[in-house]
Amino acid sequence: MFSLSDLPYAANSLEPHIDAQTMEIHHGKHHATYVKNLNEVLPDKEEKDLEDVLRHLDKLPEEIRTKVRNNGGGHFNHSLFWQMMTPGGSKLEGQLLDAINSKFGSVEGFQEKFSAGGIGRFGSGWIWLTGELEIIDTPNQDNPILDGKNVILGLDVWEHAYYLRYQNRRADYIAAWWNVVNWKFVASRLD
Ligand code: MN3
Repeated sequence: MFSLSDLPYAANSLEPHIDAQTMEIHHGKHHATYVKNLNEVLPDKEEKDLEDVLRHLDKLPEEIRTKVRNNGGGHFNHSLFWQMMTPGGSKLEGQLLDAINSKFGSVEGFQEKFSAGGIGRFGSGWIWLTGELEIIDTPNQDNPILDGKNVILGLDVWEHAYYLRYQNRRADYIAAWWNVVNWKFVASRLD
């Protein structure tokens, strides 16, 4: 069975950047629904199987493939997303800082490109930074791991992630989100 882990911090602790009500609904309703749907369609799998299942969707019977892609992707992405944030953010430093500076010229240069990718993602989806420092946007609950890549950072740009506080202002949500990025966790995914 797949299960919904608790948030690694209090739902109100990302305020004012991400509000408590959004966090509660996003985690307790949206993420929980992906888990529930995933258990209905893949009752015999466990948490540790999820990444492998998503990397090899073609091995699944065709009639459940889309449901696993959407709900398994939703569970996988959100489980990562909660850990990619932390109250007050954490410092970008060391090897990842050097790599970002070398690839994008500066942290600001990287943030501009990543933010623009998130703003430009039409409809619901995500913006990602891969282990190769590529910026990739995906629709729905897709993740670059479906194409054999590894992700180190991701941002949910579905309206449910920001609408209560930011309404239609996705750019403002993204700008605020940088304040809570858990760079320590992101850097740990480089290894
Ligand atoms: Mn979401």
